[in-house]
Formats: sequence, structure tokens, C-alpha cells
Amino acid sequence: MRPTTTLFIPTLNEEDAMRVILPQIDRAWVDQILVVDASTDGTAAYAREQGCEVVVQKELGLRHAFIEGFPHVRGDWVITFSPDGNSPPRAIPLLIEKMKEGFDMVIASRYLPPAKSADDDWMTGFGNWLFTHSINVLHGHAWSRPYTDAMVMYRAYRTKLFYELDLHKEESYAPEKWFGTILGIEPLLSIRAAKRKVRIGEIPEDEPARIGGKRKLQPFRWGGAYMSQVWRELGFWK
Ligand SMILES: Nc1nc2c(ncn2[C@@H]2O[C@H](COP(=O)(O)OP(=O)(O)OP(=O)(O)O)[C@@H](O)[C@H]2O)c(=O)[nH]1
Ligand SMILES: [Mg+2]
Repeated sequence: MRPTTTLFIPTLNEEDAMRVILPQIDRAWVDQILVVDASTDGTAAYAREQGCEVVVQKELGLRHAFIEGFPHVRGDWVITFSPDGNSPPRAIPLLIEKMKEGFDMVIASRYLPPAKSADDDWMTGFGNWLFTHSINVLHGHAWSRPYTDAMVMYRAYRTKLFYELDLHKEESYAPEKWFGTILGIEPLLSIRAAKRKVRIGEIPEDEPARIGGKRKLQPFRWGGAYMSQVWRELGFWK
């Protein structure tokens, strides 16, 4: 039987962008579209109207969207997708094709030529470079086929990987407390996938600029907390 795929879309007030992006997604590409929503605008109503499943998030923060949403994922594979315009829908079938080659995770890299990010400023560009290379060097991914983008949300992976890497557990995210923030899951996913030596592939994909809405990224808090995670993982979690 062919593996099934869930498109996983976390949303925090992204109605403007969702109205542009959702119609570009061919429903035949995936088996389930799951929107995990924390919005106060019309995002959830629009997603329902478009036939998506909507889970309303209880605890705010990006990683809680994943922890609360994952039990609703039915696909063997999950594609995590930013609906703000940063994830071009055309890569959905390309990620699935690449997964069929036998990878556990395939990343839509913004930094694998010829891809480019139009959403980066100097700080996110430098930050993403620094984190990606720190993970490659410190977590042993440098010598095989290094990540070119360990930070991006847009990627496909075996749904079970989320649990195998203990990404559903509170203790995995402890450094966020020191910085008074709630993190995303991608850096830790990339670190632990490298530590476990799972099969990781990449395809190049551009990151267009965000459409409408507001940026939620907290560069300093997240930067500090992510860097703490990178170092903490040297000793924590085998
Ligand atoms: N459900 C849910 N979605 C969130 C939350 N925080 C952010 N998101 C969504 O996750 C996606 C990615 O957001 P972020 O990684 O925070 O980045 P961003 O705000 O787009 O910032 P840049 O892309 O760097 O400009 C966007 O669609 C957000 O709406 C949250 O607490 N809950
Ligand atoms: Mg974005």
C-alpha cells in the first residue's frame, strides 16, 4: 500500500495568506489537510469552509501547535507547511517523490542552490546559517551529507519520527524557560535526526516573502533558546 500524507498547517492569524495559498494546493496531492489554529481572525472559519480539518489549539506557542496537533495526524508521512506564503505549494509533490526514495525526512531547503529566501533579513539569514552549521559540526552531520537548512518548517518526514525523537515531551524544550519564550520544533528535530543518523534528504525550494499578517518570530529569545538547545543536546538525550 502507498504511504499516506498529511499536510500539517499551524496558523496564528494568517487569514490573508491562507486565502491566497490554500487554493494553490491540489487536494489530490495529500490525504489529509490538518490546520492547527490559534487565531482570533477568520483563519479557522475559512479553513473549514475549504474542507480542511481544524484543531483549535489550547496552549499558545508554536511547539504546542505540534504537540496538540500530532495526535490528529493520520498520514504515514507529514509535511509541515507555513501558510504565510513562505512555503511554495508546488514543492508538496516534490517532497513526497523524494520521500519515496527511502528517506525518513526530506527538507525543502532555502539554501540549497538554486533556491533563495526572499523572506530573510541579514539577521535571520545569518542566524539560520549559524544554527545549521553548528548542528552539522556538533551533532555529527557534517561528514556525511550536511544540512544546508536545519531550521526551515517546510519539510516531510515519517510521522512516527516526531515520537521516536521525543518531540512530544515537555523536557525536550527546557531551554525555552530560560529565555521566556515558546519554541518551534524544527531545530530540535534536525539535531535529534542527525544524532540518530536517520536518512535525511533535501530538495531546493525558495522561500517567498510573507503575505500579509504579522511576523511571529522572536529573533533574540528564539536565537538564545535554540543555541542553548544545540549545546544541551551534546549531553542530553541519547
Ligand atoms: N497554531 C499556531 N501557529 C503559529 C503559532 N505561532 C506561529 N504560528 C504559525 O506558524 C507559521 C510559521 O510562523 P513562524 O515560524 O513563527 O514565523 P513567521 O512569523 O512567519 O516569521 P518569518 O517567516 O520569519 O517572517 C505561521 O503560519 C504562523 O502563523 C502558534 O502559537 N500557534
Ligand atoms: Mg513565516
